[in-house]
Amino acid sequence: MTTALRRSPLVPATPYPAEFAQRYRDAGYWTDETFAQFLPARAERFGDRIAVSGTGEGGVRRTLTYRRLNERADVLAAGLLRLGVRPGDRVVLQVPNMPEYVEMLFAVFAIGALPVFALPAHRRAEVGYFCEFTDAAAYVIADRHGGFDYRTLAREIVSGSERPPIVIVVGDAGEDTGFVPLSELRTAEGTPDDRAEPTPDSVAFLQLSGGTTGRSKLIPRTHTDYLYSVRASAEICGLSPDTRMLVSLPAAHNFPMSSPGILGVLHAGGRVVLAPDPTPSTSFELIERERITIASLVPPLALTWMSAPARAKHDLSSLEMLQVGGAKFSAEAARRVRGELGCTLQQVFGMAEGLVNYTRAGDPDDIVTTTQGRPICPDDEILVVDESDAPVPVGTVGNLLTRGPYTIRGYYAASEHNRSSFTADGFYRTGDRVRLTETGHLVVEGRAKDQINRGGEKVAAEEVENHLLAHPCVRDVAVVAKPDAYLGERTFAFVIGEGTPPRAVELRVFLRERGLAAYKIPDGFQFVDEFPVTGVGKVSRTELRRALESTFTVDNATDR
Ligand code: AMP
Ligand code: DBH
Repeated sequence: MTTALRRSPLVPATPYPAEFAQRYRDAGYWTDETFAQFLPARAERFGDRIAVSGTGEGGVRRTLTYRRLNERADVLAAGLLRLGVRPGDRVVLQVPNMPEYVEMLFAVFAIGALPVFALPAHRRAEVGYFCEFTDAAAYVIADRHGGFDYRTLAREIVSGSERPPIVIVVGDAGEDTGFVPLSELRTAEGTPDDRAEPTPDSVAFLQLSGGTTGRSKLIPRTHTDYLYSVRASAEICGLSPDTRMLVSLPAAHNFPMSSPGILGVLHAGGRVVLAPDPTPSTSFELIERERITIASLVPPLALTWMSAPARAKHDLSSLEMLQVGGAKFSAEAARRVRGELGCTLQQVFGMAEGLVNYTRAGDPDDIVTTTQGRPICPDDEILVVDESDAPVPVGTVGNLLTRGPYTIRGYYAASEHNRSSFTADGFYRTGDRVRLTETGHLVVEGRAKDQINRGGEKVAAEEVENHLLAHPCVRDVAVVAKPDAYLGERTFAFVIGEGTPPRAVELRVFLRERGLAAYKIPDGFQFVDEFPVTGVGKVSRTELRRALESTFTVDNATDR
């Protein structure tokens, strides 16, 4: 039988200073609840209500009550223990929007192990790194999804690793792969019950950041800090047992997971409806059939929904609220939501590191359409500062720093990076350029970090640059954002060639073969002899971005 190797202990997270922890506890933000207790407690309370529905294993539509979901997660938990996965071990979850994702999530929580959230779009470069860096005991995939066979990816991960994780497959594990089908975990019998009850202050999981450096940083969130943000978000968004949420974004992303997301809905006793894809046809059909009340989207998808002709063919009258976040939603688009979809808009500006801002139900229309909301908690400390960290006056654009009861104090196992991402007194440098309004709302005006926000999908310039630099015909490269009407931004690479310059198509193939997720592959390339430099001799990304604003350059350069 397959058995997991013994794994290294978790690297301790940067703790919240004792006086802050005490304050957050005294204020009632932090409680003793953990994710191991979360689902059993909801099953007790909401028993026969429907918790989750969606298309599951084998393409079967599955609807699970709270009781059933809890039972199924519990059986899987026993199965994980039997495989040798231990409390404190890391389990990389790369499962698309299907009920088994939720079951597996709570199974991992139930034994006190830690999910590491990968997106379905991630490939060998990302998943290999998550498995190695966290010394993962198990890696959970679906057999196929969206035309991609994840077993091929898992084979690459396993063969490229000295300490490979056990691969668990939702669906068909394939012949002679050594992978474990999920169904095998369900045939639990006589498992010694050595689950460990995690403490509320311990790390519950590792979430992904969009990243600004070569490799995306992992975010250690504790039970108590994350559950606070989930409860508070559910309350701000008015969730109740009558809520029916459509989850169209990848379920493992922080927004659909917790703002208020899947966890917020389950907290409140509502129903989570998992959409296999975010297209208007799939979404509208589900909204009509399941009488959906709330949905969350990134801006490009909101634009697609608003202009989809299919809108007229479906009854969308149950939809009360559309949440839009992950990237800046233009005021123009925001104003169209009610007219086109017949529901209220809520803007959400959040980050997996912590801080989440929402516009509220009672906010006047102009606040809802022109701001990205205000923080969840009165104890979210917000600073808008200049380049020397001195506060700027209200209304002036500056860098956003934040500290609070659900914002991390450090990335996972990244002490050097933490010195630049956090101030000495523990504020997280978000890398966002914002303006605070007189009403206390935040308006996102830009970004200081070297990242491209491609319609909500974050791409770290340095990560893509490092991959391109590995090509023998690339001497130097600079990856920048190019404004785009639909995605907000696209990724553009300026390349200085070495010898015979490669063609754009070759570089794309090269990146794909290195196992980089497709959304990180540049949309356009331009070959240049040199880069513009700043006064101190650094590559001027500002100049490069400016060059892209000229249509002439772009038309010449883009070859898709
Ligand atoms: P991450 O740190 O990868 O979780 O990504 C969070 C980042 O996404 C934020 O720091 C912002 O740069 C961006 N973001 C999220 N929501 C919004 C929004 N509503 N408007 C503008 N930017 C956003
Ligand atoms: O973009 C994000 O990371 C994000 C957006 C909205 C997020 O993490 C969140 C809400 O919680």
